[in-house]
Amino acid sequence: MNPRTQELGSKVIYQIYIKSYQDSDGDGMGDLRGITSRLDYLADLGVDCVWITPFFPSPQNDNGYDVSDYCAIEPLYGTMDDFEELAREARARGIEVMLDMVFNHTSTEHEWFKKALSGDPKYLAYYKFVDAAPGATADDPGKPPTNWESKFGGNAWEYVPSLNKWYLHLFDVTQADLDWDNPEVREELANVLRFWRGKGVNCFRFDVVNLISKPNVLEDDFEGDGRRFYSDGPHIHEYLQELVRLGGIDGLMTVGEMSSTSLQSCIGYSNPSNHELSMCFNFHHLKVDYDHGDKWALKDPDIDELRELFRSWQEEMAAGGGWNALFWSNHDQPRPNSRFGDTERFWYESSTLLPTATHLMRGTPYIYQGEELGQTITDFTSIDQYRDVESINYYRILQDRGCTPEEAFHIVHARSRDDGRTPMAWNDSPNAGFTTGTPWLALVGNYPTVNAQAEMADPHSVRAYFKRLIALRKAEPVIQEGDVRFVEGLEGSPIIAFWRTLGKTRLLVQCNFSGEEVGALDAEGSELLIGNYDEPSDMLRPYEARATIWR
Ligand code: TEU
Repeated sequence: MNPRTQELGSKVIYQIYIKSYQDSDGDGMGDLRGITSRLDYLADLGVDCVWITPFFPSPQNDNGYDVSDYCAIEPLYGTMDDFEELAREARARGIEVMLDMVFNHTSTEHEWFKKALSGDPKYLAYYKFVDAAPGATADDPGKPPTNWESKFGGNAWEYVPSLNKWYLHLFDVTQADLDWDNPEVREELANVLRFWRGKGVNCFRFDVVNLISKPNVLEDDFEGDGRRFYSDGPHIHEYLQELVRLGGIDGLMTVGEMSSTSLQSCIGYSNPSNHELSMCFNFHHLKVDYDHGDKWALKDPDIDELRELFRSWQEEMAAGGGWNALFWSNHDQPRPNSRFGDTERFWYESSTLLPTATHLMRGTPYIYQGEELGQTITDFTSIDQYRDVESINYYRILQDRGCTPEEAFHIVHARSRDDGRTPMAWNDSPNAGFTTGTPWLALVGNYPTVNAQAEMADPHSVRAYFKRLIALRKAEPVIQEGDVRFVEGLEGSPIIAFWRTLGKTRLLVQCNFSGEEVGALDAEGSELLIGNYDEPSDMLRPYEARATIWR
């Protein structure tokens, strides 16, 4: 028995998007004290750890992923005392707090960047500044250093007239990429980890951490948007190992968000012998409904592709000694039940099918706030209701590309990051108990029925089902540490199925990713462990998920 596997395999992590969880002071935004007031709810659900999205000082152009001070608290979200109280109260309930470290870039409001802008050479060397051609002007800066695209649209370089230089921003123009080739930068960031370790923090998530090592030579990308040059970059393992060592976090529970990564790289990041991270998020399975890989082009999910991605990431990460973070949902993704299921006709089934698949896989499952209630995507009808910088940019870019405003809206409505950011629905009172003020982002109209209070009173609710899944992971060693093997020969069918085995115990998980009935796999001699239909059947019914066990 591998103690690390058993440890990571028995945990369930819950993600809180702080701005949308619980407001305690009526300003329409969630905050730290709001989270503290909901710890009993989280303890009742049974989660081990809460990952809280960034609550550090920030101009909030990207809702806190634009950090202007890594070692303080954004006043909108509270104070350091509030944080310490939250961490203490969480621990008293057996829950660890996971902090979100955004180390690829800082806000342009960060002291370091402001000093760079004033021409201080020490701080210019903290970022990816490149000289512009002589004679460049604000009106006519010439060609940027490369043709790379920002993830939020437009070129990834911004010209600074006072310096006659460009700086790199892979995300928003107010998120400047740090230069990790500079040892002083690496030392500063390790210091940030030491600061939070000093406050007793034991768990960390690292935002887009596989983008930190940029190539030595900056060149145009004529095949794509530039990501192939800087994703899993040349010194990535070396820099991660150093950060982990200097920051004193080896062996703690950590997760890296890996953008456009490879399986081989993720084995490297998460195999304990490398002393990097505990586990990785990758997003390949969340692109199976991107037409030709384009997030802004819609198609139905390709279940064959989804099955093959799950198979390879499950089986091959296991073979390489890596560890997966298991998830469908986060603050950057549309709600998965609306996306992979049919919430009009089969809301309960769709909302429970998806977690049955991931929670019974090998890895550590993550629940994104409201997913445990079956919250759905927005019912927004106008672009004015959106707040996300990416959504607003792409509404315009799609029209520049020839879409009508209606077509652009249709796509943004399906793909917006705000689809998953609407406030948590606590009860059926005005604004679902999220705030007494005006919510920063409108709620979804179904909250009078889809809310925590109603679901806690109903033993057959989506939330009750999630609670059972969490309890099963704690109770069944085969889920924590069993081998994983996908059922072969299912191409063309809507079924995704896999085996978990540990000693004599065998678990078969079968999931029907369609609204049609299909024949179930033979599970003769097994007993039902969990499923989202009550009556037995030889068929898998619409969006049915079923796990059966032989002991
Ligand atoms: O996300 C990184 C990321 O890859 C996504 O934002 C993706 O690029 C986006 O959905 C475009 O389709 C992380 C955070 O989770 C996100 O909220 C931040 O905006 C981003 O990093 C920058 O810090």
